[in-house]
Amino acid sequence: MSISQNAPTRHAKLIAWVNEVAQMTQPDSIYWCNGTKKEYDAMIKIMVDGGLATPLAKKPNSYLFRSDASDVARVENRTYIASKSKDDAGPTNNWINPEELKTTMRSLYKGCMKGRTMYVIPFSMGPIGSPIAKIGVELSDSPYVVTNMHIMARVGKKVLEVLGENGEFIPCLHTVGKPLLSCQDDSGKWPCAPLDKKYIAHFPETREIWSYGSGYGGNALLGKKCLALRIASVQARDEGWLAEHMLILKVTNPEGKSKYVAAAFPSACGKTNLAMLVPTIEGWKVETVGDDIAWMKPGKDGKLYAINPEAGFFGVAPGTAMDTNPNAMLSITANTIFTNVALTEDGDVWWEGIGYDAPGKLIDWTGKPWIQDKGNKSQAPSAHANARFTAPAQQCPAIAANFDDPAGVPIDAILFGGRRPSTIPLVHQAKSWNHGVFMGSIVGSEITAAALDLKAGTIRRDPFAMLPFCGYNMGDYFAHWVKMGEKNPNTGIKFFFVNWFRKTKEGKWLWPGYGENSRVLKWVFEQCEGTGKSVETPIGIMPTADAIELPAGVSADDMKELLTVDVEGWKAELADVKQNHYSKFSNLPKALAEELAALEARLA
Ligand code: O2Y
Ligand code: MN
Repeated sequence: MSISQNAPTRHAKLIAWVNEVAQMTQPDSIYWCNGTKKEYDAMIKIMVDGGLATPLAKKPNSYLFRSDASDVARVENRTYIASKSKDDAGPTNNWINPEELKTTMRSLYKGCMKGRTMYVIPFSMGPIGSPIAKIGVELSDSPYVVTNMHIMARVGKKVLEVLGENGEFIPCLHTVGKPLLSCQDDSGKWPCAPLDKKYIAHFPETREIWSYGSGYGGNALLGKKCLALRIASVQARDEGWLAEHMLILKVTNPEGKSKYVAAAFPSACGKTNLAMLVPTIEGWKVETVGDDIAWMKPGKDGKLYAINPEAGFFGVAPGTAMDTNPNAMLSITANTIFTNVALTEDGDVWWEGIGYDAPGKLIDWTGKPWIQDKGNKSQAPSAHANARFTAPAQQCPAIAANFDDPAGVPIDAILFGGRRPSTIPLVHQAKSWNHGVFMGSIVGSEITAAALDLKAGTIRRDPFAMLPFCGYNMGDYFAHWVKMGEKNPNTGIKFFFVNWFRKTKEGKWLWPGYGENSRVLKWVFEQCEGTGKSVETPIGIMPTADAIELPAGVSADDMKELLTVDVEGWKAELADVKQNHYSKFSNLPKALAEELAALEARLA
C-alpha cells in the first residue's frame, strides 16, 4: 500500500513512516486528519453507529463512552522508558532494553489494525507555530483518540503547513490492539488488549512513542503525558528549558496587577480545582492558563515564559461539582466527551460528588442499571473513580485571554504541594532557587485511584509531581533544575510549598480549601511584590500569624497550628527523605544534599 498520493503533505520522512507503519499494522484504510468539525462529527457518528458512544440529550454535542474494566486509567507498571542504558532511565522508571521491547512490540503490532482505519493525526502541543510548541503525529486506529485529540491538542492541516517538508515531529504510534476479523465489528464493546499486553513505551534517544493495547487517557492520547511530559522532559534537558507537570494560573489583585503562578501537585490533589479557583476574597481574580502541564523557556529578559501545551481539559469527573469547581462544571455543559460516568434516564451525566442526589434509575459506568442507596455505604459507585471529561479549554469561563499566546506568560511563582495530613504547614517559601528545587524534590502525597496499579491510602514521594512522567533519570532531572537556576539567575521566581490537606490529631480538616486557597495565593502574590508579612523560620519563610485573613470556620488557633513548624515532624520527614528517597539516587546533585544538611542544621 503506498500512501504518498493521498497524503496532504510532502514531508518525505512522515510519509515514509506512515507507509512503514501501515505495512506492519495492515489497516484496511488510512485517513489523514484535518482537524475540522466535519471530521469530528464523522468520527462521533462512526462511534454512535457502532454502539460505543451515547449522545447526551441534556448536553449539546456531548457523548458518553464506557471503557473496558481493564482500561480505566494510566497503567504505570506497563509504562516504559526504553533508553539504551538502564542508568539513563534511573531508579524510578520502568526500564526495558529498547531493542528487546521493539522486537516484542513489533510482533504485537503485526496486523494489529486489520479491519480498522489508521488515522494520521498531525498535532501541535502549544499554539501552532509558537517557538515553545512541539509537533507530533499520532497514528491510531481509534476514532475515540481522534476526537479526544481534537479537543486536547491543535490538530490538522495548519500543523502540516508549519511542519513543511522537513520539519521535526515526534512520531507517536498507537493501537487499541484489537484487530477485527473480516465482517467483524466491536459490537459496542470498547476495544483494547488485556492488561498484560498493554505497553506504553517511550524511546527517549530517538524521541519515539509506541503505545499498544489501551484506548484510555494518558495511555492513548499520546500528546499529553507521553509527549508533553516524558519525551518533552528529555528535550527540555537537552535544550535548556523545563517541561513540567504544572498548572498555570494568573492572579490579579484589586489594583489590576497580575502575577503568573505555576504549580505542581501529584495526581488527585485538586490541581484542576486550583487552576480554576474562584477567589473568596474581595476584588481578587484568578484565571486559568493551564490545568496540568507547563512548558517554560527562558526569555530574552531572563524570565521563564510558560505555555500550556494542551488545548483542553481531561479532568476527573467524580468530586467535580458547582460548589467545588464551578468553572469546570461550566466548561462541560456542551461539546464534551464523558468517559465512565453514569447516565441518567433523561440523557444527562451523573457521578459521585456532583453535588446532588442521583435522579432516579441510572446506568452505571459498566452499563448496568444503578439506583442510589444512600443507606448502603458499600454500594459500588455509579461512575468510575477515574471517570473523565474531555472539554475544550476555551469553554472555561475563567480561561485567561492570553491562554494561547504563542509567547507564553512570565512565571513569577512556583508552588509545590501534596496531600499531607501532618507536618507540612499551610504554606512556606523557599529561601533560594536551590531550596525551591529541594522542596520540589521531596514532594509526597497520599495516593488515590488515578493510577490503576498502586495501593490507595499510602504516601508516596512524587518529586515535582513528575515521578510517573519524567522521561529520564530523576537524579539528572534534579540536576537539570539546579542548572536552570545557575544559567538563569534573573528569573525572579519564588518557590512555595503549600498544603491544603492538614488535619487535626482527631482527623478534622484544618483548612477549608477550594476558593479559600485564594488567601494563600494572595500571600504568594504579596511575597512576589515584596509586600507580604513574613517571618524567617528554620524551614523557610512563612506568613506571620496575621498575614493571611482567616476564612469562616478557621479559628486563630487553627491558623496557629497550620503555620506551626513541627520540628520533630520535620526531623522525621528529613530522615525519611534521606533513608527512603534520596538514597535511591547515586547521582543526587550535591546542591540538594547541601540543602538537606542545611535544613537539618537549622532544625537542630
Ligand atoms: O488516567 C489517565 O489516563 C489520565 S491521568 C491524568 C489526566 C489528566 C491530568 N492528569 C493526569 C495525571 O494522572 O496526572
Ligand atoms: Mn496530571
